[in-house]
Amino acid sequence: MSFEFLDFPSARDDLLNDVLAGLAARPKSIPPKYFYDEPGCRLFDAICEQPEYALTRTERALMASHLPGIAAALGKIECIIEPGAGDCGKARALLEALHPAQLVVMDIAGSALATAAEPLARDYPGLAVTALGMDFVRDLEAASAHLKPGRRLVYYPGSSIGNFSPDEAIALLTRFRHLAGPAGQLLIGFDLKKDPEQLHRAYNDAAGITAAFNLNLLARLNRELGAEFDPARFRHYAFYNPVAGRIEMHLVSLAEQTVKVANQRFHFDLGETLHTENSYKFHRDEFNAIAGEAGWSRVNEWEQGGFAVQLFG
Ligand code: AVI
Repeated sequence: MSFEFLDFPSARDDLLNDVLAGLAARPKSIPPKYFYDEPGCRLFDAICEQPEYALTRTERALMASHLPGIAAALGKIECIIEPGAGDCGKARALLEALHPAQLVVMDIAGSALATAAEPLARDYPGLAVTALGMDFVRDLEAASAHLKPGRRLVYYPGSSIGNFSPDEAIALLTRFRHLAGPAGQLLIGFDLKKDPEQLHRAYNDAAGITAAFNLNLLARLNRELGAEFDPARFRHYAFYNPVAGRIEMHLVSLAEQTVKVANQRFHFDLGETLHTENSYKFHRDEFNAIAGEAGWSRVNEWEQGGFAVQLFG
């Protein structure tokens, strides 16, 4: 069995700096990567089980029904790289079909990643598994030191690319291009534009799990930075913005209030928003253009139930 886990320096200082900068900005905002502390990861898993949030189930079904065609289009791959791999569940399906020599998974939640990745090394003898506890948006290039020779596939499922602005997405996909190398490929899943009411329901589930996920960010800041947010004085507010083509998630202040974070005071007006996430939805060709800007050329695509997976080389 071959398994290695490397944890990159703690992102705690980034959290503090990003939160202070985000609270000083207008409108106030906090990057969505900070949703994923341990309770946040559990809440995100629960979101994926909600009847209104079909994205994860639909992608799983698409991958299951098209796997033979996807594997044939990919050809021989030596190394699969999955940034933001979470519980590594999505990589498993690809391992069955592609039999690579190496799997490199990265996630900001390092210890959860290590726990999820280690069994893969046991279950697939001959597979070298490398788990990198890192904020890949910050440290992606550090992964290249851990890649074995051979043809590489960057696998970025789950519509995570939708959590970046189009300019940020182009920048990130360009970095994926360099990491994959000249013969490398990119297999990427994203949510398609659809009925705004359906999108609205997906981010406003009846059980209130998405609301709890959004509000957990404030609880995290209280826990990790000694901030003094009262989550009861903020409301989860998510809606589809059809002009921008994105779901916007906000935490809206239910009162005029001042909140202390790391000895600094931040004033919120009644109704003022703290913008916590964008989740872009795409037309297939719109996404193809974004990937094209990053130096990728579309090789193939699959679509099912309002979700698309595209393969680029
Ligand atoms: C991880 N990401 C693709 C999810 C999304 O749909 O944008 C995160 C999420 N936010 C609220 N619900 C799910």
